[in-house]
Amino acid sequence: MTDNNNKTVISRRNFMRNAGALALAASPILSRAATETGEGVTFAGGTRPLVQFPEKRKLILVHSRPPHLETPFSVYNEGVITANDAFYVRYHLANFPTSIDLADYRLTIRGAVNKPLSLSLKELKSLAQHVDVVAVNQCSGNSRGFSSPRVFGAQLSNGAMGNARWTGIPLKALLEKAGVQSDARQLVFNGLDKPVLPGTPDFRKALDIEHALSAEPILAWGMNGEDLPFLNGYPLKLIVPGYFGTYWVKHLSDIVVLDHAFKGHNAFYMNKAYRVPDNDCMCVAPGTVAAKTRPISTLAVRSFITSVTQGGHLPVGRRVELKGIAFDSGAGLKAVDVSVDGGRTWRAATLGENLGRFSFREWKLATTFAHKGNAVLMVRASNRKGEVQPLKADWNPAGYRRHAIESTPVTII
Ligand SMILES: Nc1nc2c(c(=O)[nH]1)N[C@H]1C(S)=C(S)[C@@H](COP(=O)(O)O)O[C@H]1N2
Ligand SMILES: [Mo]
Repeated sequence: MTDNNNKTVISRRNFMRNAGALALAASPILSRAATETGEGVTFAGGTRPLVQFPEKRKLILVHSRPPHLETPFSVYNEGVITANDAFYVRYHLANFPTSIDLADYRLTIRGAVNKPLSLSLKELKSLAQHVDVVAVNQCSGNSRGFSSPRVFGAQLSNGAMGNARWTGIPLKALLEKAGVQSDARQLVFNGLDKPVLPGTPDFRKALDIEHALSAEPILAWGMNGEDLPFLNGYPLKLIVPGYFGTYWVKHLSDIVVLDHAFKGHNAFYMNKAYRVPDNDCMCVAPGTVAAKTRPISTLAVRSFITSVTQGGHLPVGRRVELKGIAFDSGAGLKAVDVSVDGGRTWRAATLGENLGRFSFREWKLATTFAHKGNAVLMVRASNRKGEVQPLKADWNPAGYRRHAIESTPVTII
């Protein structure tokens, strides 16, 4: 649990002064000084620099205004929980907050409710029993940079995902307090970031009332036992376990209950962006567009090798333990299979501790390479819903939801 004491409040006020550091990080001066990283060399996006933002270790720069930072892939080999200072950052709007004073901060809920509320963080914390969930936050465009043919949008490698223990209260508890009216259909979530120009739509996301009233979505202030890092949505973030990160609204400040489906100019991120082809594979023939789309929703089953990188060297004739992570939307992982011969034969990996159905899960497999030379390692996860990673990536125009089997070429020496 993370109670806000004065120390925290003061340090958050200072974030404004530290915003100088933020601006600096965004300036070309720092960009020039930025270290080159090998991360992503093998994909179309090319090399990207590492940059330093407040409360973060050096992360991979995608854009600086607003901050868009990827987690270096080696972090995922440190454990299944992604450290707060290594967690990726994504914003859409240039006018994002650089300082939030808890004395002024309120979460409001209004619209089709019996009792509109305006709550301080302290009041929100006292509304209900605190709950914890370990869940993966993955950007819809994670790994988009590997799409072939290439697609528009930030050329992301695999670092736009992370797994943390989130602490808060169920969204449902707030809805019960406010008394949702019987004609409620959708809830709209808005954070403190704003567009710079009036013509630019705001970043707002909607959930259906049934989903909002389920036990899963959480209003979270805690991340891995600490307050949320500022850039990950301090002081409050909507957690939607099993759903892509786009629904996890940061700096959450306003919830509106609608008696109709969310529409209009500010519904852009529901009705125009973050949509997938409306078919089973959520895919189309490369280069074409879908006749019909729907909002992106749940995570696809995915797995990665983390202990070995592309082009890595492994010893011949000695036991090597391969290690990685796997996850799905919460249906539950069934198996993680590993191939060390480019997909000809597969062996079941051993799964590590289960931190809950929405979490990364560690897998391990020991193997001994008999011959020197090139080898291709592959990992494939399946879940209890019968979903399995495809060998060949499905294509869609935005490069969303990539989840093909990963291949890692290595040399045995
Ligand atoms: N307020 C706000 N919340 C937001 C966004 C945003 O632009 N503004 N981007 C969303 C998207 S698309 C992603 S992938 C996640 C990223 O969460 P993170 O920055 O905490 O890693 O935040 C989501 N929440
Ligand atoms: Mo995203």
